[in-house]
Amino acid sequence: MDEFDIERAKKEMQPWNWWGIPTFFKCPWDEDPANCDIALVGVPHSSGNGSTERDQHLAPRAIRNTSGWYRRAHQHYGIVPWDIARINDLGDAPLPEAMVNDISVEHIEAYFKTLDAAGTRPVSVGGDHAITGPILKAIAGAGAKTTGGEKTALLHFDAHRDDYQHIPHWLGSRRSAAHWAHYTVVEDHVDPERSVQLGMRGNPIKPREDVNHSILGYKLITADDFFSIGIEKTVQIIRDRVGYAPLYITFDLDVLDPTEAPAVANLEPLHRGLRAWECLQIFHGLRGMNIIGADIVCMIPTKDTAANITSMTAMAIMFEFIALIADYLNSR
Ligand SMILES: [Mn+2]
Repeated sequence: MDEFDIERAKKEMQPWNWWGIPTFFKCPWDEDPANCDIALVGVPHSSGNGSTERDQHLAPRAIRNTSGWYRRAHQHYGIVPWDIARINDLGDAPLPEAMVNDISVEHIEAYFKTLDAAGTRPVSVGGDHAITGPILKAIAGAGAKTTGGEKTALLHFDAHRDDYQHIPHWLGSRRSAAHWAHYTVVEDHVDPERSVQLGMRGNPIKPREDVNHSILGYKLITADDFFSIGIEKTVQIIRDRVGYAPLYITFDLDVLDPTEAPAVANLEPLHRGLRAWECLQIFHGLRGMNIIGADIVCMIPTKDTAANITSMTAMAIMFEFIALIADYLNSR
C-alpha cells in the first residue's frame, strides 16, 4: 500500500453525511458573519410558546443531523448553492437566559444585529415562533443595514396568525410566539401592505371578528382560500404585493398537513393543511425576489417519526430558502 494521504482522504470524506461533524448541510463552521453571504443559524429557543410541549430548542441539532444528506445541487434552478455563495454554519444564537422569553428575544435581536452589520443574510432554524420578532427587528426597519432602513415585506406560512394584540401576555411573555406578527408591524419593521399571511386554518381560542381579513393590514390567504385559488394565483398575489421590496420568509411547519409534518408544536388536525409539494411550487414562484432572510420554526424532534420525516422536510425547505437567496445574489 502506498503512503496513505490522510489530509486528502479527509477532504474526500467531507461530503458524506455519516462522516465528520454535522453542521448544517455540512457547511464550514465559522462564527464570523463577515465570512459568509448566507448565514445558517440555530436559534434553540423554547420559552416563547408555553401552550404546548417545549422541545423546540432541539430542532437545530436535529436538522444539522439530517441536512448532511442534502448537500445537493438545485436541479430546478440549475445552480449549486455552495459553489456560488459563501455559506457557513455560524452555530447557535447564545441564550444564557433561555427560560425567560422576554429577555431571550433581546439577546436574539442583539445577535442578529451582528449579522445585519456584516451584511449577511440569515437562514435560521428555531426554536419557537418567538424568534421571528427579534430577527425582523434586527434586519429590517430604521437602522437596519440589510434593508437600508426600510421596512420589509413578510411572507408568513403558518396555521396561525400570531398577531394577538388583544392578549396582553402569553403566560407572562409579552413578546411571545403569539405576538410577534403584531409588534413587528406596529413598531415599523414589517410593512403589512406588502406582506402575506398564508395557510391559516382551524378554530381559534376565541371567535375572531376579522376571520377573513387582517386589521393590521396583512393580506390573509387562509388554507381554504389557497385550496380554492391554487398555486399560480397565490404566487401572483405574493409577487404583486411584495413588488421590489426586500422580503423575509418565516415558515411555521404547522402550516403543513400533520400527515407530512407530525413533529410540530401546535398541530392543527382535521382541517386540511398545505402539502409540502404545494409549498415547494410557491417557493419556486419566488425566484428572483430579494429575499433578505428566512426561518423555519416550531419543530419538536422528540415527537418525530422513526424516519425523521418532519426533520427531513424542514431541512429540504431550508435548502430551498438557501437556493433562492444564493440564486438571487448570483443574479445581481
Ligand atoms: Mn403556528
